[in-house]
Amino acid sequence: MNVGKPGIDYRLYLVTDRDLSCGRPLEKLVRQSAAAGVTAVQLREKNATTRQFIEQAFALRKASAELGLTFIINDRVDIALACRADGVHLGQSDMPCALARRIVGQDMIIGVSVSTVEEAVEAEAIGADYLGVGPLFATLTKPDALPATGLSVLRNIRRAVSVPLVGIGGITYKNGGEVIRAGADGVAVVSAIVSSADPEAAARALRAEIDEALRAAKS
Ligand code: TZP
Ligand code: MG
Repeated sequence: MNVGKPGIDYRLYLVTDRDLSCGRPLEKLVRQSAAAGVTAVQLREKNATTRQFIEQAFALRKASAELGLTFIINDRVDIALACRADGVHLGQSDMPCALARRIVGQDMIIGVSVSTVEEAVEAEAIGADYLGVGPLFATLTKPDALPATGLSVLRNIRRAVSVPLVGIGGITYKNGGEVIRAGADGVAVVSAIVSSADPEAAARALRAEIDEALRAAKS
């Protein structure tokens, strides 16, 4: 049974977007969010040059290590390897997980985006360490996102696989608890933190909702 890698804390997973960050440096956003309870960060660069991506990756790799955050690179297996990230996150149109595994070896985390039970079962079977499930709710952040799946897909995926699940898409402090109650191990957010006037307060509010839902689930 594939249960992912032990000891990775996916509770509040920040996905960066420099275009939505109101000109604020990503490293500052990451430091503020970490102080407020973010546990993992994914560097997602859709419009950067490779050189810009690499520079940001090395800077955030260093900051994440200092802050004790799990550090994941979106899309680019080569950049994840180059900066010694903890992991790489792959979508359904990116390098297939099985091929990425051959390149990165067994120790690096591989996360895969899924939006159906079939995709989830397949990704787990070929060695994904965690799954990003979504978009759960409507989002303006990813223009090519599929229609929102709602929480029922997350519930069904929870029953079908054993690896950790991270919900994504349209999540805020208002619905983060519901995502955990539907079976997610964590929530991934972009705009709820990076576009907030007060990223630290936004992360803190989200983390409080997540922790409350996790506590209730355990009791
Ligand atoms: N993958 C599925 S939805 C999404 C990604 C990267 C964007 C989520 O952004 P937001 O702002 O948290 O809705
Ligand atoms: Mg991708």
